[in-house]
Amino acid sequence: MTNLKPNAAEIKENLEIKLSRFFGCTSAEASKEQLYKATAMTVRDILTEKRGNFKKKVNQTGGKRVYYMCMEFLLGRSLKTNLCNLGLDKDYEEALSAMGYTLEDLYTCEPDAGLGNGGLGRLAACFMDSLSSLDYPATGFSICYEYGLFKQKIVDGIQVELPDVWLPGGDVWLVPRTDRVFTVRFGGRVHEEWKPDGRMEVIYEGAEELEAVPYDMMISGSDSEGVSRLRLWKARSIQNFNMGLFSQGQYARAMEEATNADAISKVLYPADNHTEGKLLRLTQQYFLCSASIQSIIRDHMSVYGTLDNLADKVAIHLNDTHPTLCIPELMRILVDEYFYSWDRAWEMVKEIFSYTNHTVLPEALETWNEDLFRLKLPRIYDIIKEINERFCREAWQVFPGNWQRISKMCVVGYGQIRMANLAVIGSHSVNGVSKLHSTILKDSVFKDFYRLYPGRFDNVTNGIAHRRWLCYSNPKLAGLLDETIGTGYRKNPVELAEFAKFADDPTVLERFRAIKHENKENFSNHLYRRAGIRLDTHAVFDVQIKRLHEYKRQLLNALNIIGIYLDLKDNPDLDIRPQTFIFGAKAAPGYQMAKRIIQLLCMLQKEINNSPRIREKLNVVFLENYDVSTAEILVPSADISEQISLAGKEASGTGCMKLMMNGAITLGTLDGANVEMQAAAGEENMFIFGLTAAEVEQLWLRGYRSVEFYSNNNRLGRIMAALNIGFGGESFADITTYLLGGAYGIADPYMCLADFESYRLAHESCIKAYGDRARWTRMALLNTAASGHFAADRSIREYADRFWHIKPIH
Ligand code: 26Q
Repeated sequence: MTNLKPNAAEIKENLEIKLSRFFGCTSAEASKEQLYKATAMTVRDILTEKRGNFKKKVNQTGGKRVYYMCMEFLLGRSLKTNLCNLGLDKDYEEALSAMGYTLEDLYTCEPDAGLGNGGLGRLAACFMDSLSSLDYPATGFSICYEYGLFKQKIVDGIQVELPDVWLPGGDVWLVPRTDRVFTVRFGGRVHEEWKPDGRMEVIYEGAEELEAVPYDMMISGSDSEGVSRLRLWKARSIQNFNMGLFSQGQYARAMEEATNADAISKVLYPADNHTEGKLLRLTQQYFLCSASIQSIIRDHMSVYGTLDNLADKVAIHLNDTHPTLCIPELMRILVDEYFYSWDRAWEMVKEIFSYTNHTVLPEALETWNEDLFRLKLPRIYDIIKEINERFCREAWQVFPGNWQRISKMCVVGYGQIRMANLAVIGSHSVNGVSKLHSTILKDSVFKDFYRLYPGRFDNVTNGIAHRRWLCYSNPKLAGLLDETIGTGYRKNPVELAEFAKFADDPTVLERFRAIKHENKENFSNHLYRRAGIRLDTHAVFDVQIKRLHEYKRQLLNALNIIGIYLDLKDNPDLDIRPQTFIFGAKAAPGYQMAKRIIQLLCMLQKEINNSPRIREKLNVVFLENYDVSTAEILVPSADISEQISLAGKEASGTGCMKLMMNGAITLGTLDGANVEMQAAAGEENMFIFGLTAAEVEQLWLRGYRSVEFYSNNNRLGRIMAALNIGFGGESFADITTYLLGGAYGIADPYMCLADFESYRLAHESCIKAYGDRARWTRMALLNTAASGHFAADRSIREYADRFWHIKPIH
């Protein structure tokens, strides 16, 4: 039995035991890294014990469980969250200080678990935190990638990708469960054989078999009994080794099978909002789905001994279409292995699955080549064909004769397998991640499906783990909140609204302002240590942190910066407020335009840095390797939050919520969650500009001619000329061509120039407002107060009540 609430003396003793057992040393001899590992191991023991207790309770009460399927979990570091959530941070601090260390020292030893690209993966991680904090019985499933999202190096302004080796140091949280291994099958041929007892048997010939080995990570809730489990699968070949070949001296061939398996859990695909129809990605997806569904079935059978009540006890959530093969995989197991009739199995499947869509960009909608699919997954292919045929018959009843419409909705068509259609057809609920996005899904992407299944479509606006992103990463602001509104908001984030009562209290405002300044100092010190860059903390911190994508329009921000730069070049004495533009962004390795935009930002940074007089007023900083841990330091220090995507393109955004909660003011378009943030905080507390989603649609239909916006605008003319000449010795004439349209006049589909003037003006008013410190601080405080709605606790309750039908286990 592990003590769940050890005191400092007991913690010290536990640490000495771990150090001696695993490193053969005492705390006096241990390195910081060894002490970090020993600390993490003791916390892992507590988590495992707590999880055991929780699981027992779930089994006794027979509560329904949710399984969250996702190809990505962007966890970041775990030690701090776990200690804080377990309420053990003070005792550990005391124990460690006796050894000459602080917790902060140890936190930085932990590598980020970067098993995700961006928003979707971080959302999954935030949801795990809320699930356990609210005592819902939950398991997340994903892949234990050996390398997470690449590490970004900037060399002469160009992004270079390096492998992200996270496991040495990150592995302390993983508990291998070699007793829970499953087999996953690929390729070969299948045929059906009818047995004398009337059952059908599926015979596989020549299939490749791999093993899926689970590594479990425990995620504790805060002030709760719940502990969620994140089960990450590693692939390994069954015959690690072909002894026959080896004996004949063919060593290399003997190893071949092992390498194939290794590739599956080797590396995360680094594309965000973009699909690549690569065979390895399909293999990864099915590997995740098959292993997880088998694991769910095994768990269920061990408690209930039958699958008849599966739909009453199990909810499975598909986080985007990436794990959609869970649907045919569950059909396969129910029909082929447990001999349920097709109809019965299909009813169960629809009750069990729910699906969230995270994007409307057409290039991100997943499709697979039918031939490739059939070769790799022959049985799953047959099942999908059957689902498709039955669906077409059903749709025919509703839209008789309307083949055009049905062919758009079906799963298999034009040689492609369409994952989004499969996810909609096989789930009882489909949701978008902000009100605007969910409306767009009903009106356009899934318009026909919405006519067929109107009750299936819903919205759950995203939310963030407010304990991580406010309480733990901004302890000073959390302290002020504790003093003013009490600590209730930690458990119940809507109580943040109480903070609005202090919007006119000069003492609270002054403390709020001082905290922001201290956080800016803190970030600036961090940047100095990391990159040798010193920032003026009295300058406005204007922050755009997110993946680099054309639709997110980092380029629009850059154009405005160039404008300011040209003004200052003309007149270095210009009286403007010092502004520091901070960017953090990774580009998908094959995404050339995104990489060019990074280069533009870096070259601007370089050129401005070389002009001492301009540098005092205008600064550009491109952060190398922006990740979760960097965000935790930067977000509390931001003054302005740039959320400037073309309206209708950003499904929700979650960075916007983190920044809002920490008192940054949004400068944004009416896109994604910005719309709801504005409704919550009040129009007067945000800076909104640009075309609305409806206006974008109209302009698109009419034909976007960027030249119209350019020829009427002198400033833009100068900016384009400057781009042509270039910065830091590099011309960006290709970007001018992109913005204005090349030989065929096809210009930037994200319409930067259409929104430029309104962006520039909004930015100007924003900077002006910053000059009025009392007004600004009041606005910032009201943003924090209005941010409670954007906590993941609220999102998770909505999912639990509306889609999963699960209850907390207290
Ligand atoms: C698909 C197939 C093959 C390879 C890669 C992919 C792939 C991987 C990641 C496709 C998309 C993603 C990630 C998408 C994503 O992060 N979307 C974001 O989700 C957030 C959470 O809901 C939203 O807030 C953002 O608006 C949305 O862009």
